[in-house]
Amino acid sequence: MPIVSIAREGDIAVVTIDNPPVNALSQALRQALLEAAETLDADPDVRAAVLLCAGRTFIAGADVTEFGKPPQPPHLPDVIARIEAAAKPWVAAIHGSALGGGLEVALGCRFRVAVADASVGLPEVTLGIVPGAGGTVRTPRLAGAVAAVELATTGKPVRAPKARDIGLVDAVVGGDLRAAAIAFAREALGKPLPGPASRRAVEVPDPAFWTGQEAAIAKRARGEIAPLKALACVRHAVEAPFDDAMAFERETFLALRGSAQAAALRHVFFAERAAPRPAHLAGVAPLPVRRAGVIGGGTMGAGIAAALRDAGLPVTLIERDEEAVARGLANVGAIFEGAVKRGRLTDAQAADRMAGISGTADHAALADVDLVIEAVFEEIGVKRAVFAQLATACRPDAVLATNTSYLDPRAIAVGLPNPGRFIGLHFFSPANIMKLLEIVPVPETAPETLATGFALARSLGKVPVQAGICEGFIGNRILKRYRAGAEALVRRGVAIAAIDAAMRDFGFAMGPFEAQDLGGLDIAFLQREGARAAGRDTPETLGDILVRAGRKGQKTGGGWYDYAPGERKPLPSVTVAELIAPAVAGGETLPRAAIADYLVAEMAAEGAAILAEGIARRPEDIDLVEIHGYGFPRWRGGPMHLRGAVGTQR
Ligand code: 3H9
Repeated sequence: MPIVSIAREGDIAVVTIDNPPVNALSQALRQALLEAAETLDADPDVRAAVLLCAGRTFIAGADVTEFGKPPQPPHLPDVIARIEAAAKPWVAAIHGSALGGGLEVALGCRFRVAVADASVGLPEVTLGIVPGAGGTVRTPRLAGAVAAVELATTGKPVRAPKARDIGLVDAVVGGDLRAAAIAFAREALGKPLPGPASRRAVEVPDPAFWTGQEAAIAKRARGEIAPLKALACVRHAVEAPFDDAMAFERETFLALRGSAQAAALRHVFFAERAAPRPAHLAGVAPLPVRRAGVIGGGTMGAGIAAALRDAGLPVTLIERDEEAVARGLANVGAIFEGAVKRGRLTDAQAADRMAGISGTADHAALADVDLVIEAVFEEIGVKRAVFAQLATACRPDAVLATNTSYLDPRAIAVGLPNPGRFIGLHFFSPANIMKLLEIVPVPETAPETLATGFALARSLGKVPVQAGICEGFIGNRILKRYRAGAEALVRRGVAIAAIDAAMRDFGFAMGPFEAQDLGGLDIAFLQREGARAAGRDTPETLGDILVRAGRKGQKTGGGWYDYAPGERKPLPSVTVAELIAPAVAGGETLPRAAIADYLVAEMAAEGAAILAEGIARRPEDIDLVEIHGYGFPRWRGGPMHLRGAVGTQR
């Protein structure tokens, strides 16, 4: 199949793009589209053209794989200008997604029709760039400045009906898209043609709109360059003539295309797409998961149950006794109620979620589940007892998973009659929100069990990363090193508040000490105490000193900081300074950037060790763990990406 083919339906030409997997605008496709526009203009029998895409989607945008190289002609703005200037009107027929350059091509067409579940958007800011082929210039001319700002600065797509309401799409069509678009074109030919998008008038918002948007974006997208630049492009687009605005947008796009943030975000883009289908599992069929069980209805278990319900799976929640069952179900109910309050679910959807979950203390209810996830107390004896029960209660082919975050899964699986179906599935709290899923096979785990873990992650919309067995797997092991690094700085005399501020400046929502105060210092303390009791070498940390003094974080009124009663604002603590004084040598001050450099280098060094030991399979996986589990700023690309980038620069 050629990349662009032309068929005829009477006097309407149907231009079909076929460039799998997502019809991205590669150089070859741009060239072929340009030629198609020339061919159709030269054909006296053609009165209009329908632009259609083969496969799962309309054009998903520029070909991101070309972004690391110099731009090759024909450039997209010129291709779109040619389509817009065509002697016969083009109708874009949209299914799947029309994103970035894909939407820009559609905006160059005289009309746009879309099926109801199609979406359109300008996701360029999520790649650290702005639209580069008229997206910020034509969108306000069709949909107004307010809608254009929303689309271009958030990167969030909108569905076809909304796109029609704001004027970006002319009609939402049902039935066969090709036939509907041809019919639309025929009807349009019978009426006066509207002018192309570039010639439409646009309303100019008053200056307060722009300053308000600037402030909101600076807050929402702290540290990111592209969203503010996208805003500037839309502003230029409504205040300046079309050609000037196009030049301004293109210049901004080209400058950002080569930026560190764009390189980082592209790295994450491809890492995320590779993660759900690892090469070593190619050809391994996952086991079907139609029903699931969850053992334990505490915070983790309830979150996991909610995540499974969000993916449409019926869930059986098991607790020790009826009282605990009721508590567990109430925990799940509270999650869905919260989602309703935040507008994420309707009341009816929340009720449907709850209707699909049954709670019981009777393990016999697990007889027909395909997968069980255990999320009980982190104590090896308790976990082993659970799996002994599961081994008899579940079908022999059911996958049995533990959500342990720091116990050795091999020790949990001891004695299981069929360890091939056993696996670690480490969710992050809140489990229905956090995207990361660490998948931890034991040596006996069968390939199809491992593949089932990845398939489950895909159906839950999670980012799966395979981790080998070590204390803390990938994420918590790096977290430990990060915290140790932060404590090492405190021991050198660097102020606690300076370290937190440095990491916030870097892009984390919170610094390492504030985060511990929020989550509580006692869990990690108890782990260290457990390790000490087991005879493992575990040096005393500054955190241990605080916990021993009763400072477990915000919940005890103080941790690394003091807190006024009922307040969450961290206040530097004289008590803490006194408690840790014997361990602090010197009074070093470091610039914030140097603090962040040091701590990120620590994370990367641990990541390198994790890779060398085979605990992680790819450096990209480590970056995904940090971004999706630990709040590492996405636009920095992750510690391993930064380490590579820094290495090259040096
Ligand atoms: C842009 O357009 C800039 C312009 O304004 C300016 C130009 C001058 N390029 O996500 P999937 C690959 S910026 C290259 O799993 P789905 C992807 O890596 C661009 N490759 O599919 C994967 O490869 P593999 C703005 C791309 O069905 C395969 O396609 N556009 C691109 O779940 C399948 O991807 C975007 O940001 C690309 N643009 O979802 C849209 N996109 O099979 C990005 C995908 O080897 N794309 N691939 O692993 C998406 O959001 C989703 O792919 C989409 C389909 C929703 C379309």
